[in-house]
Amino acid sequence: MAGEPQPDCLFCKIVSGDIPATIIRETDTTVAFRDINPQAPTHVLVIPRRHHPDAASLAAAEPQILADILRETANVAADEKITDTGYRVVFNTGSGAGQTVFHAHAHVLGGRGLQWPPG
Ligand code: DGP
Repeated sequence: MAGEPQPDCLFCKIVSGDIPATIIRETDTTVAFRDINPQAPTHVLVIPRRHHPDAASLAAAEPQILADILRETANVAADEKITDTGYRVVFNTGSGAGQTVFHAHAHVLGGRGLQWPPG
């Protein structure tokens, strides 16, 4: 059922604590942790506790939680002191866009110059 933990989902296991992660912020609805393969000095993932496969399905099913994620990306940026220099929030959606983990997540990237357009 939409929103319920999925037994084979890596990020559901991080939410439950079955797989360790460097968690830097938590709310009732979200968890923020450092990416295992950082692409910038700050690279944090903000995820919903509830399982939805991508940002689009989360937006359709539980838009308030997507708003919670966006608020948390700003809180991560403030904690990491990357607000003044600028940062990027990315939701890779679909394998063609580089999504590899099918539990919705926002990447927060900063701490270096970021090129546009992205690759
Ligand atoms: P994406 O490619 O947009 O689906 O991003 C998935 C990200 O998840 C990718 O940047 C690497 C990260 N990742 C994958 N496995 C783990 C893990 O076990 N722990 C942590 N902290 N990050 C992971």
